[in-house]
Amino acid sequence: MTKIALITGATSGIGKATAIKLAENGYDLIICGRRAEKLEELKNLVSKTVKIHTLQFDVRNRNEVETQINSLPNEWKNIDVLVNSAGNAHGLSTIDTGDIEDWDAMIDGNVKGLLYVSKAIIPQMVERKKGHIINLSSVAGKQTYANGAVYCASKKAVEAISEGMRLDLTQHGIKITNIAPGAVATEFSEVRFKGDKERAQKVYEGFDPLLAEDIADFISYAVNAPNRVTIADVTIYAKAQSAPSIIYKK
Ligand code: 8X3
Repeated sequence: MTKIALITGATSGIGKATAIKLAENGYDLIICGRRAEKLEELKNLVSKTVKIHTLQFDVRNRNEVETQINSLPNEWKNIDVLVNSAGNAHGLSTIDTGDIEDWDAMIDGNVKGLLYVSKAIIPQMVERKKGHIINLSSVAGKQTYANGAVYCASKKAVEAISEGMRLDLTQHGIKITNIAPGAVATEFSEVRFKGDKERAQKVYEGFDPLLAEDIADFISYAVNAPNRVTIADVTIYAKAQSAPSIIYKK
């Protein structure tokens, strides 16, 4: 039987690359995101080979998340793989100058949103005694850097949630994979810098950054590994990066 993967944050970056990759792998997909036109674009791109269902919601909105996931048609309810890819950085500021709205956005999306989506999907995995949850953390979850206290805190929370999920769900046959990427050239920095494209581009200049496809390739490896194998926790850096704040640029 074809497996079903649900991907949040599927309209851009790692989520989108993962949708394309898992479609190549033959997964039917539930693609989730905030932007209806982007969801349609992606649907048109991948629906030639596999079945696609779209859900439009903001992970920060608990009501929307619950209503949309609970109202999935029966044939879409048995989700085998959940990829929690939705998440963003908002601002890069010292703790004394940081904007509380940005803090709320990061905690609400990266932490609470991930929990809302997971909570709506885990019960059927427990019942069926199988499933795989991929949580997109960050190297920011491994090591705090200056100006990033709250973003790093939100990703440290993802690390703790991945560990906790593994402790609680392994007994039910569910695998948890935590992935911590370093600098990946996506819309990430543009969102962090609130649309300042020039500043965002500078982040990825002078070295060969990771691409969203590199992370998607790894997710594909993790979900297609033999059933006996759990890839528990992986950090992925670009070759030129050695720590969150250390990148060797030409
Ligand atoms: C993205 C990587 O180093 O900008 O999570 O925090 S970093």
